[in-house]
Amino acid sequence: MKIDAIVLRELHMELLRPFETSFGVTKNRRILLAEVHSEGLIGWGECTATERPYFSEETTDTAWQMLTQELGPMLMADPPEHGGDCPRIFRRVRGNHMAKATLENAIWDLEAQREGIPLGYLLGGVMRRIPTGVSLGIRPTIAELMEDIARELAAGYQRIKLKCKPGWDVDVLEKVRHRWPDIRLSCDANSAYRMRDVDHLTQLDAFDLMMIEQPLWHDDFYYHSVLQKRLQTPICLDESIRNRRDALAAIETESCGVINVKLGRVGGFSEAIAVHNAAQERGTPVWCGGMLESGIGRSHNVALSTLQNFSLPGDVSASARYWAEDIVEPEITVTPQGEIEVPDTPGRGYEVRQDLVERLTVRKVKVKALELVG
Ligand code: OSB
Ligand code: MG
Repeated sequence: MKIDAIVLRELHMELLRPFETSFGVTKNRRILLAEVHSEGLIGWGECTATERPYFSEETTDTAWQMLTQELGPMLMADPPEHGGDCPRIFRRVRGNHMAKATLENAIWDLEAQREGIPLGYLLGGVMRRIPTGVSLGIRPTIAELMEDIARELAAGYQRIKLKCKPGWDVDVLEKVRHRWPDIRLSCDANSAYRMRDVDHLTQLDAFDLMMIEQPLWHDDFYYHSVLQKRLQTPICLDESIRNRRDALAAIETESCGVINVKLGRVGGFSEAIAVHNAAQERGTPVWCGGMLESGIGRSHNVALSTLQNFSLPGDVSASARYWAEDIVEPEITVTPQGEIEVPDTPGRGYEVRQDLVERLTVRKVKVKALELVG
């Protein structure tokens, strides 16, 4: 496809509520968007990197650097026909998955628009509605968390995931399970535990959790496999899974029973589909994770979640949980049954509110086609 221009922008968007995990609190998002212009169409990508390098090595700033200095120019020099061509084009750049996904996902978006089909169909998706859950941050008190849970259950969400860490785990889960004996419940530690905590973690088996997400190191399989032997609760890996090979290694070593697929973390739609397929072939369920995205990244998550093996509720929830005003129209909404109805219009299915995007933009550049050396 002909690429007329690549525009990168950074937006500042304030979350309705601070979101606290074991690695810190996020209140203001610095969201990096890519627009790829091609023959009158615009494909949009969102970078899921966090502001600080606490979830993974990448940040908004490292991704900006990679996109302007390396990946953007590479794409201009070697325009892809399909989103699936991007991994080959970006191959020389190591890592930097979230930066790569920003452009790759924009190309898939363009391709779906060009073909006049919903993005989910292009990816091989089959589901017309997707089950959704919520991820609830650590709160100053258990009482406040209980209010959050009651509100989300009333809204229809099918699964409650609680962020946890040492000091915000057994007591909290015990009280929540006591008040709601039957809900689908899980927890996410974002690597807050170590092997000395194994005995402590076995207490979580009492709460009938669907899974415990990423209890140990962000880059580990081996110790998760040791821990899994001690736990009845399935481990779900998030941070550790960067590609299909990681998914295979995790499944074969029995380091997890469930995989959280995040588009940015694995480098874009191509690898996300590969992880999904590898897990499906081995009977391991997956679900779609979230990174506090705006409506653009969220719409990509909706499309990805239409693949068959996204059988568990994901962290793909309504725009209104995060933002006073989202940058897409219509906003993403959830039915009283806790599902998102997947749009059947071409492309993402949610229009970008360009006026609002412009107002929230704090910096903007057009990628220059550099002469690549070597
Ligand atoms: O580990 O899933 C995670 C948010 C930021 C970084 C990491 C994670 C999360 C979430 C929020 O859990 C998911 C969402 O609602 O977007
Ligand atoms: Mg997680």
